[in-house]
Amino acid sequence: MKRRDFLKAGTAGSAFALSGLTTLVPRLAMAATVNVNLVAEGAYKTMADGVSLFTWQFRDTGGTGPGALTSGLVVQEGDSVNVTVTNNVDRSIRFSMDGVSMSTTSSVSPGSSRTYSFTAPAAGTYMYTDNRNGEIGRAMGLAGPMVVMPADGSSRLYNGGPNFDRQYTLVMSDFDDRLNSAVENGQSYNMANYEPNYYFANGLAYPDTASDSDTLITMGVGEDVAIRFVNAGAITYPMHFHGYHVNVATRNRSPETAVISKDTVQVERDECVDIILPVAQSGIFPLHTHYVPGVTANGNYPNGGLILMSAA
Ligand SMILES: [Cu+2]
Repeated sequence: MKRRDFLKAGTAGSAFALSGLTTLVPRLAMAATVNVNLVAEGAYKTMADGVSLFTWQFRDTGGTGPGALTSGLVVQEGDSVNVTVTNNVDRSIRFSMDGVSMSTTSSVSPGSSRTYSFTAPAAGTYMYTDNRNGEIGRAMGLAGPMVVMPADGSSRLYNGGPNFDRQYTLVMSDFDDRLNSAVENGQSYNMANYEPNYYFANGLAYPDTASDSDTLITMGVGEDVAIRFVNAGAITYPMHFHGYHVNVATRNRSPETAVISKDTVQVERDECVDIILPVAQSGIFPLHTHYVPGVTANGNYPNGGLILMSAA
């Protein structure tokens, strides 16, 4: 198994999530070299209401991200990571990740490539994006998650942090179709006017979220399930749980000092929030953004950032 492939559902491989296997397989601590090729490119995507939008994406030529995302990374602390970005969009971009120092902070011009190297930092959840074009890169889709697992092979959200039985990564994002058409037509767009009308978890909108193993949160009663929320959109995501209370473990890799059991977890723009969900009962419950338009597709309900959790 390539290490980058196990960002897919579950912890110990793609067979994990639905098999009922609850024992994690510890991985040996040995720093590896991880080479990744990302192509930043335009792509037309069909929305739930049939509308085709011009979007941008980072496409990982050697793998895929969770759900319908075209990129995502899972590495281990200390790994040497080399990300080569080929830029096929119409303007310069700069690959960046909060909390990670890169070998270069230079941009990539259209039509060229650049390699960004770094040593995988402390265990936790990170987001990479373009930080050259204000919020436009992210709002057009140039973003992806990076999960760093502890070097000791344990299943903890951070060193000394809470253990988990299984984990999910949920990248929340949105599109404002006026921005998409402005970029498609070479026009400018004032992000102060940004108001999205399409919403996603891992690039999927409900009901597709309920049939993908990376967004159908499958759990066992008595387990502690980690959910890594990554806000790759341009609005706030107040993630609301039915049926369960959860504990925030970290916000942007900083451990939460006063943990209060919550049924709604605010995930701000650019923020990664890791939570632990103690599975206290069986059943099927929704998990959704509490921003009401966020569970629609251009006003059609139910759609958007609506996720189902299923516990047995
Ligand atoms: Cu609700």
